[in-house]
Amino acid sequence: MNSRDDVINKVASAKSIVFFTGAGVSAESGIPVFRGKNGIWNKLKPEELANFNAFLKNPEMVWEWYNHRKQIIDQSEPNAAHLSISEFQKYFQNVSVITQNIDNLHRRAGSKIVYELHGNIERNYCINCRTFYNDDLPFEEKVPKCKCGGLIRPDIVWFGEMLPEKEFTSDEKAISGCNIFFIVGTSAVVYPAASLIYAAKDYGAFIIEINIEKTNASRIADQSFFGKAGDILPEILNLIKTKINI
Ligand code: BV8
Ligand code: ZN
Repeated sequence: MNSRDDVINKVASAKSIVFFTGAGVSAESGIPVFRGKNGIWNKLKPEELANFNAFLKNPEMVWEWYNHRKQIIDQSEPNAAHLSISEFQKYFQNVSVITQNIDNLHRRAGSKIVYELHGNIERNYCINCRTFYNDDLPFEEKVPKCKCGGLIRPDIVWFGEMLPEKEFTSDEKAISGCNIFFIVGTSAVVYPAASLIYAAKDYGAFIIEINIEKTNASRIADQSFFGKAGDILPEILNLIKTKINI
């Protein structure tokens, strides 16, 4: 069991840090998580909404769901967890974020290297010709159509779909060289994203989990901090700044 001081010393002497984040890092920005007591999947079945066949069968319903989530995301701001992760860039050479989230809050918080494993709700493309429509796509109650007549879909990875090759391979590189791998606010149940935790372990990174409860990742973490990411990350950052007398 590492003392908190050991953990702070380890992080303070790191050259390369990766933050692997899930919906929990955005919970304090008011964006609902997927699983657990107030998860959105409790009310809706992912199979019914976040998959391509559901979209073909009922594009209106799927668009309605994403527009609803876009409105929530549009009213949200990065919280103290996103801002602390971004501030780490000031004190460490290599800081990368690998996120399963589609809300763009890490970038809005100022993080420069962000790999979005499951896409980004601000991007959309035509299923026919793959023309991208991003902020020029006003909230539509009906399904937006491309100039070619094809249906436009959110640029989000649905169940049964491959993760973006570029994102998935580039983050392998970030993981292979990292000394510290933070896991922040994820239940670690969705694959292949969750497999990156095991890859980090195999590469010898020190694994620090931050979550409000135990997860699948807890048993392989070298240290788990239980509590809200918006409280714990600023605290860790302050302890590190004192250590490196900022
Ligand atoms: C693939 C859509 C294969 C976008 C998402 C059976 C059938 C089909 C597929 C499968 C199957 N069995 C397994 C699979 C694979 C499947 C999968 O893993 N399913 C799981 C559910 C069992 N994966 C896939 O389908 C992937 N594709 O495998 O393709 C393939 C191979 C070859 C060729 C073709 C295809 C695609 C996975 C991506 C799916 N898309 N979302 C959207 O609408 O958002 S997944 C969804 O879950 C989100 O993207 C989310 O990011 C992701 C992970 O969830 P978390 O982020 O962890 O969120 P969660 O709510 O679960 O947890 C939140 C955590 O935060 C909790 O631990 C909580 O305690 C904590 N927390 C809360 N508040 C705080 C906090 N922590 C700190 N502070 C707080 N304040
Ligand atoms: Zn088109």
